Amino acid sequence: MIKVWGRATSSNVQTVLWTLAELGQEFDRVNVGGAFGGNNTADYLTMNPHGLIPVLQDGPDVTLWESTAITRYLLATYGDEAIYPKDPAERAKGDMWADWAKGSFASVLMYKVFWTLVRTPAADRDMAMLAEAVAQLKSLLSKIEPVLEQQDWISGDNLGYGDLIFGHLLYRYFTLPIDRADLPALSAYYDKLTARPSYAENVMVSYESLRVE
Ligand SMILES: N[C@@H](CCC(=O)N[C@@H](CS)C(=O)NCC(=O)O)C(=O)O
Repeated sequence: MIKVWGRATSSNVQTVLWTLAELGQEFDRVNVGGAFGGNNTADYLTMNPHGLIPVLQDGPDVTLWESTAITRYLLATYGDEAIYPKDPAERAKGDMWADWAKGSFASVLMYKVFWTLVRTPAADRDMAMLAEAVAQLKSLLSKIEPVLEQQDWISGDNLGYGDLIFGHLLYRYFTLPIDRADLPALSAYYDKLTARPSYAENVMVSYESLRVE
C-alpha cells in the first residue's frame, strides 16, 4: 500500500493526494508536519533529509520527497497516455506550465500572499508588499487566460501534470480575501476542478488551523 507522510493542510501534500485520487490509487496517510510534528525525527530524516512534507513510500524500495518529483513518479507509474503522454513534445506542454506554476505563480501566491494573510500576525503584515504581490498575481494569471480560452486543461485535451501542479493552488487563490482579476476562462476552469470529487476531497481543505492572528 502506498503511504504518504504529511498533514492534509499542506498544499504540497495536497498535490500528491489529488494525484493519487485521479489515478485511482489507494493510500494510507500519516499526519506529520506543522502542529503534528514528527518530521524531524531520525527515522523521518532518513526518508527526507530536509525534514519537509510530503514523503511518499511505494513498497520497500521507493521513498521519495519533493511533491513535483513524487507527482511525476506517480503519473509515470500508474498513469495512462491521457494523463501523462509519452511523446516528449506533448508531455512538455504540461511540464512547462507545471514549472511556471511552481517557480513563478506559487512563489508569489504562497510565499507572499498566503504567508502574509494567513501565517503572519495582522500587526506584522507588510501591506505594501502584499499589494505588489496581488498585482503580480493578476499579471501572471493574465498569461494563462488565453490558454484556457483555447483548451479545456492546462496540459492540453486532458487533465495532466500541468493541471495537478497549477490547479491545486487555485483553492487558495480563490478563497483568500484578495482582489482578483476578472478572468472568465480561469474561473470556469476552477469551477471544473471543484466539481471533481478528487479535488474537493483532497485540495479543498480548510487552512484555518494554520492561521496566526
Ligand atoms: N519543494 C517542496 C516543499 C516542501 C515544503 O516546504 N513543505 C512544507 C509544507 S507545505 C513543510 O514541510 N513544512 C514544515 C511543516 O509542515 O512542518 C515540495 O514541493 O515538496
